Amino acid sequence: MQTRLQEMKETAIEQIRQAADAQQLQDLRVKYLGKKGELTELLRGMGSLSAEERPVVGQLVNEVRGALEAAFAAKQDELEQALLSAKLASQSIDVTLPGRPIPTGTMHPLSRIIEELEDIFIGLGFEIAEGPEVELDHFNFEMLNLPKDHPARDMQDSFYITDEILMRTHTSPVQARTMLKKGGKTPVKIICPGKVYRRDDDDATHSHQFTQIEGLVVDKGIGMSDLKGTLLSFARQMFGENQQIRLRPSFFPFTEPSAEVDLQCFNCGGSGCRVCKHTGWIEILGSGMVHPRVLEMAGYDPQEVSGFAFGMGVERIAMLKYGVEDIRHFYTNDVRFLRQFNRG
Ligand code: 2NM
Repeated sequence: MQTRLQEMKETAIEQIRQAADAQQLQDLRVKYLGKKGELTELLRGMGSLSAEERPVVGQLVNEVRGALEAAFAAKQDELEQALLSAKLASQSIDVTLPGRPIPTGTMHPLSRIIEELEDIFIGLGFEIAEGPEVELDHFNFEMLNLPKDHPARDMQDSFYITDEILMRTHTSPVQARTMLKKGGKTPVKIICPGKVYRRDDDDATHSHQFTQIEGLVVDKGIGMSDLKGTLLSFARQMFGENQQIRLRPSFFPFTEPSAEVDLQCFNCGGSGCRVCKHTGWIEILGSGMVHPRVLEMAGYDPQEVSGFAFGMGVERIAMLKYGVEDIRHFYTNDVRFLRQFNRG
């Protein structure tokens, strides 16, 4: 019996050592220590032993049970450790790996130009004024010295909603509204950025909806020199410190005199190239001294105060500055176009 116990102990311990997982270990526990296990069977056989043998064998059984339990515990520990190590290895994080870049959007080139323009004019003491895109004919035309029979008011050229309501064709009505609100007080020094609408056929340089920024200064003693100085400062901040501008006579119903402002070609420096169509100059905006009738209608006495105004197309400025060839790129939002304005 002692021999059988000894052999069982050795076999059992060997099997416990070889157990591959928790299930196998549990099966072995049942096999040896369970109610119908081998050790229990052996204990039952003790009845046939002599009185001298019984305590000796009893002690040996206890010893074997102790040894098996220790082996089970050790193996259990080992299996748990292995499981934990495997889990840690499979879930380990290499903190030295470079991060995955998160794709981010970028500011739309038009929004960027609008912000740049606003910053420049705010720096020159202007305030930003805004107004409705759906406008009364009265503010869009009448207040700007464009009476009912004026050719620029052709129904074919504007998006009319009713006889009296239309999509604004320029941001000048915001300036008319701002002057009226001021009730004759000076100074007025504002820029008006915003969307405007004209019934054009879209092509590479025309869009039925585009963005304008118009400026207006009204005060005592404002002259052409103020207009020129302001626009030269703007041109240099926008296109480069050494830029030159020139004023060319023009006509607008709301200004008198009126002038087209040209920028010396930044591509060829004025000698003539494809960009400036071999003229050396590039038209960037329209301007003029506010027409006395416009001042009058807006509540100012043209004998007391004067003003200058200007207007430019934001898309045109952006196209010049970034070399964009088709205005429609600004509206179709092809990411291959937009990504080119991604700084950094
Ligand atoms: C331009 C050109 C010249 C202009 C005039 C006014 C107002 F409200 F004072 F009459 N606002 N904008 C103006 C003048 C706009 O755009 C090419």
